[in-house]
Amino acid sequence: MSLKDEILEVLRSSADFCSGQELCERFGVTRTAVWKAVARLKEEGYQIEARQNRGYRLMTEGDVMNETELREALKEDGFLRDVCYFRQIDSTNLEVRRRADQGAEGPLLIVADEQTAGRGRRGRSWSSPPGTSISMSLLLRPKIRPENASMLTLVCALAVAGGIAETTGLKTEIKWPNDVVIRGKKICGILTEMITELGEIGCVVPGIGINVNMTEFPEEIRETATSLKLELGKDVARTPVVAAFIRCFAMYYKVFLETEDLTALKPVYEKLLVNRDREVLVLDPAGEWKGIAKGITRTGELIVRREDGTMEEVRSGEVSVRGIYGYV
Ligand code: BTX
Repeated sequence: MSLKDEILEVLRSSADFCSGQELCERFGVTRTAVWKAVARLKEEGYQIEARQNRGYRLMTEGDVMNETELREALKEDGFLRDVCYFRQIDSTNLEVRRRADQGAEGPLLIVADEQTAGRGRRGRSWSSPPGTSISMSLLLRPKIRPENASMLTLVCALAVAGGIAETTGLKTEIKWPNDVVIRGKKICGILTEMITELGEIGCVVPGIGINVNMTEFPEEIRETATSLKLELGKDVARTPVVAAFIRCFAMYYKVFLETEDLTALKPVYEKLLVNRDREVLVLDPAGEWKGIAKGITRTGELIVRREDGTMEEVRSGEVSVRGIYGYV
């Protein structure tokens, strides 16, 4: 354990101040070393009060996200084989793919405070600024048919909705197939990638971006994005959101694997489906058309009733849908 983590443990277990001298003696280090370790803890988000002649005291834990906190929050869970945290990374999906290439088995969770090349679908980018967002990706090696892997996007959306409700009480909805929204604004995006080997699944990589404590967004997404903080009116600690997401995901994933489709999850998904019974514009490369979204099939296609009354099943890989009067 590093000095920083050892000091954190001492501060956690003592109700009152711990003197700098005591910490120096206990760990056999200089005052400067203690001071530096405390400064690093503060940088990570811990709120530590320092008083002359009294020492250091851990106040509320604030919004701390690091490997120690994540491991602690996820240890009871039993679902993940490992979790890794990065302060900054190009993309957590790319990191998972690198780990998969090196033979990592999974389930593995990669979490980052900031992404410098966060990716959306079809070459779009995803904004994940430091200190305020959650960027995470899972490495899964399910024994399922490759054509069923895209349904994991819908499973993740359900788990994000569940994790957010559990930690903040906020009610979210899902814009088919992969956005979680609040009041019609995007709070989370999901990108699921798959690597196949000789026609079989090598691994599936669901990547999830959640807007947590942002109070403003880049110009291009100002109208369509929101954050948990903006909706709740106060800061939200990120680690518990990650842990609650993983708990919900493990539960839904198990249900999904039983049938390799959404038979059992369809009713829950449809309850959260923001598009349900609303007019949607189907952005089909072969020509746009309008209809009313009715629900999803058990394999995750959106069921849309055309204006002439015929029913269509829209596949997510091929088309997007948009609300007639805006983003949802
Ligand atoms: P998408 O293609 O459905 O959405 C991308 C679009 O969403 C962008 O073009 C932009 O308009 C908008 N957008 C970008 N950033 C945000 C944001 N923070 N909040 C709201 N709207 C935004 C969605 O793709 C899939 C996103 C997955 C992101 C995760 S983060 C962890 C993992 N690593 C990685 O590189 N991607 C995934």
